[in-house]
Amino acid sequence: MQQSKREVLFNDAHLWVKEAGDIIKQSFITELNIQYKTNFSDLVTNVDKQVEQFFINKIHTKYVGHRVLGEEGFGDKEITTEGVIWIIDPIDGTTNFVNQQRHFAISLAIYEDGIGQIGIIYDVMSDEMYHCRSGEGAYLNDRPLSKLEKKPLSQSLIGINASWLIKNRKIDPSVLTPLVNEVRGIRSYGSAAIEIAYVASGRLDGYISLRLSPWDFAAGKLLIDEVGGVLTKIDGEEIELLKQNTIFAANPSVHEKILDTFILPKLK
Ligand code: 2AM
Ligand code: CA
Repeated sequence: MQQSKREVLFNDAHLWVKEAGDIIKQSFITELNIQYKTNFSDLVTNVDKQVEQFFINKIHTKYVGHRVLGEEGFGDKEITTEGVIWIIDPIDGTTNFVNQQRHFAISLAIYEDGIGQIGIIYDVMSDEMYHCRSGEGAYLNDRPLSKLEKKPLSQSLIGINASWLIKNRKIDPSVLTPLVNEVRGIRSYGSAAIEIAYVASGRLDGYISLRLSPWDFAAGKLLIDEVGGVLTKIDGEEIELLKQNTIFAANPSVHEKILDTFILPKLK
């Protein structure tokens, strides 16, 4: 993508994410309408839907031909990696949004022909904007993020989504039990986008979560790439951008160690 075209796209994306953050903050004064999606812990609110529609209107008005893949399904159908696609989660961590009014994020990524161009994760209540233009480094607000350096497991904090404890087809949940003894601590924040951004900024050294969707990891993947981190499927294979993936994002030395010691020997 041309540098000048990408710059315009970035400025718009950055501005619209900020505006969407204001819409979410303003929503606190009105009553939320909460609905269940697949189960009682899978929530969506009128605000998730309103914010997704806000992005889609902005994008389709200014960028005819760009397509949008959004969690709430108001975007384009039949998405392929061809052309420019915006992958958006209007609120990542909806349960935190509903129960805590904090610890949720807007996640926005722009890919062209399957190649990442722009990644933004905005922790709205902390006013922390993680962003990158691929190949130009990653930033937290105006501060450049450092490249991730080697770290022993004994000094590492690992984020694990609690859904990991549920038995699944490929990996027994007990696989990670020994890891708990080897690391400094385990955390669970409830927003995949924030947790991946935390890996990119060194606040976490790894993050593991079952079956995430493109809007949960598309922006995070670009941030992680910029700081020399690794984001793969749980078995170390490349993620598939438009599919659900079990995600393992980490500092490179931590990724290698956990994969080789705890995961690969136990894969069914
Ligand atoms: P969401 O809030 O946008 O749905 C919760 O630990 C994290 O997992 C959140 O980032 C949440 O994103 C994500 N997640 C993905 N699929 C989910 C599901 N089916 N139910 C609840 N959370 C889900
Ligand atoms: Ca969401």
